[in-house]
Amino acid sequence: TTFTIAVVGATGAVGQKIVQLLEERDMPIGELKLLSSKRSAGKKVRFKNEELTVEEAAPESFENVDIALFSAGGSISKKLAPEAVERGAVVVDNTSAYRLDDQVPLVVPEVNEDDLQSHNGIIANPNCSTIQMVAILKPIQEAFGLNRVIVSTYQAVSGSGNEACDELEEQTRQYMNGDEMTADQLPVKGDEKHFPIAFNALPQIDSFQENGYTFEEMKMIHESKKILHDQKLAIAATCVRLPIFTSHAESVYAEVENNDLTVNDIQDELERANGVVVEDDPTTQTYPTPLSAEGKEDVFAGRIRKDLDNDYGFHFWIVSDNLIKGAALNTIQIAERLIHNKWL
Ligand code: 11C
Repeated sequence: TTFTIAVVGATGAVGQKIVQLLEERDMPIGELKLLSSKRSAGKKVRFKNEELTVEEAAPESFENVDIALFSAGGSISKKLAPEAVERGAVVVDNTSAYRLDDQVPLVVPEVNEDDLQSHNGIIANPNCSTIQMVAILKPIQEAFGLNRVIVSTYQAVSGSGNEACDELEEQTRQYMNGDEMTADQLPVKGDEKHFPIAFNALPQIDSFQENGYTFEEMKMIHESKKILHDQKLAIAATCVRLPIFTSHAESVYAEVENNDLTVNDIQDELERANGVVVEDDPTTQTYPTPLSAEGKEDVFAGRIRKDLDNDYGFHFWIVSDNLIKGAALNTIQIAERLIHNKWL
């Protein structure tokens, strides 16, 4: 059997990556439909020696579609994902529209694949910074228990889309030429103030919430609890944007339930985990960086240390390509697991 796959948001940063990965992987695709907003409709995209024309997404676009991969922003998902489901498609949604909906599984296949079984037509793909963190927290939770997490992120500009990347490039040029940097994308396109990201660090990703945390920080908190099936997990996040094009890095502090563990115990557990690669050896300056992780599929972990004061605490530095495992790859893996398990 082959499947008709639709990609909604095919010309965006994540959509382009989805098309590229679909070409590289051996998913049994009968037909690929590329959909977008009106603005990008008509663009041509190459897929396996064919030139496909991107069409404007409409409810009727989903007739005969088996799996629809949505990555065109929350409002498009809210409007069109139910239309796709009504027409018989299973939707894997890469926006925050449905992530916290009780009827919608929120899945990282290496972490909670079984949650897929209970889907009602829509499955949510977590936020990129959540995905890489739960990939390392899950094996630790399972082996040693997990009580508390504190994370600070170092996030790439591509998480905010292609236009933000263009702006980083332009600002870098302006700065090097001694010109004033112009900014209208970051930290948040719709917010009143904009700041340059080049040669800077912005402690705001997405809009502020009433509790003083940003939406990105609250996403990491709520999504991690849901994926790890632990609403009582103590967890706080600080999300920061850096002038990096690709790969999010995170400094994670985690407290386990055992006070007699060594760094080796933690490393061994992570080495056994699917989708995680340990790159950790201070004697050879071995640790992952955004550049070393770019283009790769795994979550890389290094700098694993035991806390100096709390015997239950460990520190980690983790890095993953935010457009691959953080977005496009995880979305495709969800579709692959649905097909493999016959859970469509
Ligand atoms: C960023 N994490 O880096 C965001 C991008 O909820 O899927 C992904 C937003 C989301 O700006």
